Amino acid sequence: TQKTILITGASSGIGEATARQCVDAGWQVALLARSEDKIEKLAKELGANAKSFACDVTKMDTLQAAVAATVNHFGGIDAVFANAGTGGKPGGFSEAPIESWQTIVNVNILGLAYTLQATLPAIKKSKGHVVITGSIAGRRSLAGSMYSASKHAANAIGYNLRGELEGTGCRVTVIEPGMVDTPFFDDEKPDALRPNDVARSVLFALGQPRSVDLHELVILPTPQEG
Ligand code: NJP
Repeated sequence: TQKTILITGASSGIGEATARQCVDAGWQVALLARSEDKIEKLAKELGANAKSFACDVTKMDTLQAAVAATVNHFGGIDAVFANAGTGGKPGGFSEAPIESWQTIVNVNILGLAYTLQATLPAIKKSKGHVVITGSIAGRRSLAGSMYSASKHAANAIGYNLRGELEGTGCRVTVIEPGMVDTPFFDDEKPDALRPNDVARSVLFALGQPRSVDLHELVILPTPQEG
């Protein structure tokens, strides 16, 4: 039987690339994001194995409705890719606008936790797999102080969730990329990873046998010569 993955942040970048690769690999995919038009278009392109469910990960009621609709449509959820995230503004703790901190905490920390709470009943039922998009910024201080702090939190959430799920047969993987060339940045990043590079790591984690619990994957662009 076909397995189902729910992907947040599926409207662009890493989430979109992962959705495409999952459909190619035979998964049924629930596409979640706020941009209804984008995920509807993507679902149409991907065919009957993909369906879009618009929601905002910072609003638990919209998230729960999207999860319920996914279970209703596909019959269950075998994996969740908690990937929705947002970047920081320059200025560090001295100068960054505090509104940008609220957005980062709401989306990257609370939105992640909400996504977990909304999907865990279905994931426990299927002895499923939780994949979280962390970052190399969750190991070092990179890309703005509060963003980095939020990705340290993503790692901590991964550790804690692993403990919570111990003995259930569920697995938790945190994917920690370096810079990826996505709409996350306003300009192009020619030396960065491509969204498909990160998507391959997600598929690698999902493709492991049940007996293998891959905790974390760090994926960085190869340094250029000269
Ligand atoms: O960025 P982008 P990426 N509710 O902007 C969604 C991490 N990361 O693919 O709602 C629901 O193309 C948004 O959808 P929409 C990064 O921290 C990146 O690079 O329609 N969804 C879109 O689909 C993040 O966790 C790099 O606007 C919300 C998606 O999130 C993940 O990778 C490096 C939302 C963002 O797609 C994907 O980012 C790294 C909300 N409230 C980690 N807010 C990098 N690019 O260099 C946003 O280490 N979204």
